[in-house]
Amino acid sequence: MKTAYLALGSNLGDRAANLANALAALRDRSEGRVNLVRISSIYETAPVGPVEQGDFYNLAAQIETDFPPADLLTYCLAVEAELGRVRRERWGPRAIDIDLLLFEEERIISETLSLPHPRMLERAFVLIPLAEIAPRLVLEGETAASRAIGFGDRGIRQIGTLPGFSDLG
Ligand code: GSY
Repeated sequence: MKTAYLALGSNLGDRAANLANALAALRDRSEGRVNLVRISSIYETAPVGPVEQGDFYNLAAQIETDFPPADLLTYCLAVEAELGRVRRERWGPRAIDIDLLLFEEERIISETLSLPHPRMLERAFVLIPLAEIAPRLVLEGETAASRAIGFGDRGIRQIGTLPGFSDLG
């Protein structure tokens, strides 16, 4: 099994339930090919991007998987679609968004997949949850913890753990 990191976000409907349903679906529909290893707290975050919309709930997840990277992305998109999100408006509101951030040390640039995720280092709503579960992870020469500190806490509020997913040990 290989280690990968995902970022999940929701700003429509019951945001915590959407995150919990997505994590459960990622694990339960994979027939053992995706295990949840560590899940961050939920963070309420101000929307980033050109569209005026509601605040997000965001979290980060460490998983182990035997899917290759491209198949893992396809699987994540299938789970998104099953949970009701149609990828219509690039920056618009969504019930659930699942982004593949990192897959082992893979560096990939293709039409469909870029690893590491090209915008992850700029995004407090990604880095702060990621630093909670993997503070010593080195991202382009600097730990996730150090990068997260650099953001401060503007626009980001830690609101608690997702029931059922905080203690996977
Ligand atoms: O890229 C993921 C979707 N998204 C988000 C998000 O998850 N959180 C915040 N705070 N802003 C966002 N803008 C977009 S698009």
